[in-house]
Amino acid sequence: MQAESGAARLVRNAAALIFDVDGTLAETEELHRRAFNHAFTRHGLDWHWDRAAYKDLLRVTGGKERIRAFHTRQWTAPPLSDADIAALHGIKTAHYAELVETGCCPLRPGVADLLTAARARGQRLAIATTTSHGNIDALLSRAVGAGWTADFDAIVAGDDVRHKKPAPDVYLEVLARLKLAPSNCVAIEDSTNGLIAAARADIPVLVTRSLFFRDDDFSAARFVLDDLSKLAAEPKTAEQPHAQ
Ligand code: XBP
Ligand code: MG
Repeated sequence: MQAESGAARLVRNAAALIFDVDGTLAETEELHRRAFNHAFTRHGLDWHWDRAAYKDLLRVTGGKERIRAFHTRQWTAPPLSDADIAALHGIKTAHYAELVETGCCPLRPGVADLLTAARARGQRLAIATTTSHGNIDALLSRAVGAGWTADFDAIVAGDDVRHKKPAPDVYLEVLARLKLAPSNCVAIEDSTNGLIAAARADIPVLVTRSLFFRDDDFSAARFVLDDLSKLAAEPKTAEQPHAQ
């Protein structure tokens, strides 16, 4: 219980909350995995990533990079150019959007309430993710609503920066856009790569354990919770809304 009250205080006192997407806002990685397998079949490749293989491949951030990492490990795979991988990834991304649009991937417990409570407190919201803008929009248009972007002051995706997580680039870009010091923010993450990326930007990190990273080492995080549902409850004594 102590960890939750400390985490709730850290979140309530931040000027901005910076959210990771996959695994943090929603449990999307199972849909990504299915979309990758769909793309492999469509491309005539006899590849199939089961959950165990995907869990290992998730150490590589970025879908295109993940495909290349897997290809490099195959002794008998056909040559795949960067253009081939980009085409594969395009098929995957289109299928991922179809899956998300069915509504089968809601926000994780506590996320919607936390977003609402943060806005009510006058806190700023941002996104720092490895995935693409298209994937963020597909997920949040369905899970939050068509006007979801209005809630976020900064949205930085993997292709907006030179280096993906665990490099700090997406977090540094969010800080620059918000014009805030890292100590005034909290990063909310689910993976070791995400934790490292935010920590390298000197941002305090709250981890919410997700399906594929449940047993990762998060000792560098300020707090680790199973999910965010305990954070949304307002304290008994109302706190001052954040000055802009
Ligand atoms: C998680 C990732 C992404 C997704 C797949 O991003 O590493 O690569 O697994 O999406 P996050 P793409 O930082 O939100 O946890 O295929 O678009 O890369
Ligand atoms: Mg994540």
